[in-house]
Amino acid sequence: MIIDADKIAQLRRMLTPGAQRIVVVTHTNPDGDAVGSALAWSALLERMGHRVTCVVPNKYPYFLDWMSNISSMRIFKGEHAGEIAQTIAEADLIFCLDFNMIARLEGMSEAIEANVRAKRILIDHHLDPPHIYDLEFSHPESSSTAFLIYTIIKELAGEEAITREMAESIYVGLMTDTGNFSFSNLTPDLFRAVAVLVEKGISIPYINSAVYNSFTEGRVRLLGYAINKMQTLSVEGVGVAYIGLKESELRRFQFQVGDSEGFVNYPLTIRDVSMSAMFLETKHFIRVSLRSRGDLDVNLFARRYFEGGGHKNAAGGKSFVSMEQTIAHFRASVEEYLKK
Ligand SMILES: [Mn+2]
Repeated sequence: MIIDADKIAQLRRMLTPGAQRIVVVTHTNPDGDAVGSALAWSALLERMGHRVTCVVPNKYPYFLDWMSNISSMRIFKGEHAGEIAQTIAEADLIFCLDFNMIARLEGMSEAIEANVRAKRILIDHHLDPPHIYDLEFSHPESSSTAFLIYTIIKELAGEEAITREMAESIYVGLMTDTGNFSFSNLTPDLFRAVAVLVEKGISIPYINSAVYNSFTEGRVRLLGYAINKMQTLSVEGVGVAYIGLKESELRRFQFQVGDSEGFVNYPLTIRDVSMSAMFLETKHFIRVSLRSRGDLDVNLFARRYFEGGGHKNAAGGKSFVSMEQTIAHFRASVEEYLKK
């Protein structure tokens, strides 16, 4: 991945002098890449002498609770919203990591929009960013934002600036966003980065186990239930699978944030399925997750039919009608989309 040297120079100028008030934010329902990137980047900025506040719009999944410094992450949603909004209002620089639409921050968007004085810097790998940032590191070819963070740190401060804790955070991002190094954009540079992280002393078996083997019993039973509920259809010879889970069903399995993470990938393990969807009912809307294989573009699909977007093979969106209507809309949309 090539990062524009001019942009690195610009970033360096923005980060001099030290002791600036910096806010690092990432997206709603933060995943391993969001949290890992934000923690590593915040740690670097702190080492550079800045006053850093790392914020997530809502709670990160419990299987990331073990991460070093995760307790320093502020959670906007809840009792501290006012105080965090104040910190955002006073920031000199705001870094937006692993998302590009401010609207994706839901309740926190207003607090970010309200600070019109701060310079905003984007570090992200999702498609089609709006050009509203003062500095943009937008690299859809990067397998994760964490890999982008790694590359920027290397360019800005050298590998030696990476501590073991930062290496661990970066690795969590690389690992989770690539499906344990099995999705696309797995470049030689990515594996060179992994080699450096291992040199920093991270334990891959430990991280792997901490993230993937730490689920609750309810989560594993919910997965079994969800797979049993899965529906499949075939459109123009393309296999499509989907799962819809209502709030009442989630409650039966003591659902916690993060429990459904990864469910949408399972239907793609079926030989003939090239597109998978999951519909998760929340208080205000149905969260739509989409995955695909090969050339089937779910980013475009999410944009066109579900007010969302993301990557070619992994995207998300929202639906504001009932589960039944959402599924009917999905089935009709798939027919239209795949017949073109
Ligand atoms: Mn990501």
